[in-house]
Amino acid sequence: MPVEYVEFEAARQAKGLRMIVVPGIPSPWSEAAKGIFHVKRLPWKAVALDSNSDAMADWAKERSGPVAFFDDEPPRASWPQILLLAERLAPQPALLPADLRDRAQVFGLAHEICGEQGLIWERRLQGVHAGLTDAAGGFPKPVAEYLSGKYGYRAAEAARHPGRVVALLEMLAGILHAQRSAGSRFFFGDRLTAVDVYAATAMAMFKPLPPEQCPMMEFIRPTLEAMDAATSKALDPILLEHRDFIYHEFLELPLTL
Ligand SMILES: N[C@@H](CCC(=O)N[C@@H](CS)C(=O)NCC(=O)O)C(=O)O
Repeated sequence: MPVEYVEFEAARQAKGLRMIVVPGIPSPWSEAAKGIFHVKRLPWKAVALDSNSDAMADWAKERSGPVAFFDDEPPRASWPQILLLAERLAPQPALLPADLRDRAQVFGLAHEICGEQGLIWERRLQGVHAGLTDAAGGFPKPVAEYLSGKYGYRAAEAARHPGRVVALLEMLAGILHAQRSAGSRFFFGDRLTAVDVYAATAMAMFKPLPPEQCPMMEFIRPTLEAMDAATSKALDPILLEHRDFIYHEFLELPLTL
C-alpha cells in the first residue's frame, strides 16, 4: 500500500499515528521511519514537510522531517523516539532485541548510522562543505547554505567528514561480512532489527534506488551519488546487496516520495 498523504490541517486534527516526512528525496531518516511503520503494519497518515510553514512548525516544534505524532502526545522528531513509539504501538515484529546487551548494541549501531557524527549525518555535511566550497559533488550552493545552518556545519570540522564516512562504511561492511560468514544476512543476530532498516535506507545517500523504484527529484540524484575514490572503494557491494535484500523482503517498493 503506498503511503497515504493528507493535508497538514487534516493531519493535525486527526487522532492516531501521523508523520511529517521529507518529500521528493529519499531522505534516510524519513524513509527509515516509514519503513519501520511498514514492517509493523502500523496504519498512519503522511504529511509532506513544508519547512516554510509556520503553522506546521508550531505543530511539530521543528522544521525538519520526520516528526511523528500519536493522538495528542508531544511530537517525536528523533529517530530513537520514533522507533520507540513504533515498538510501543506494535511490539511485534520487534525491531529491538529483548536482551539489553543486544539492544544496546543495536542502538549503538543505529546511532553510528543516523545520529550526529554518524554515517548519514557526516555524509550530508560532506556534501554541504563541497557545495559551499565549490568542490565536486556538493549540494547545489543554495541547498548547501540552507542545510549548513540547519544541521551543524562547522568549517573547522569539515576535514573530518570524508574519513569518517569511509571508516563508517568500512565498519558496517565488516559487520555484514562477519555476519555472512556466520550464516546471517542481517546486521545483528539472525533476524531483522532496526539497524537493517537504517542501513538500507542510508544507502540513498550513496546510491539511491533506480528511478522506477525511487521516483525522486532527479536533479539531486547526481549529488547523492557523487563520491571520491576512497568513498567509492569503501562502498562495499555487500552494503548494496543488503539494501536490496531488506527492501525486497521487508520494505515497500516503489518508494512513495
Ligand atoms: N531529527 C532527525 C533528523 C532529521 C533530519 O535531518 N531531517 C532532514 C533530512 S534530509 C530534513 O528534514 N531535511 C529537509 C529540510 O531540512 O528541509 C533525527 O535526528 O533523527
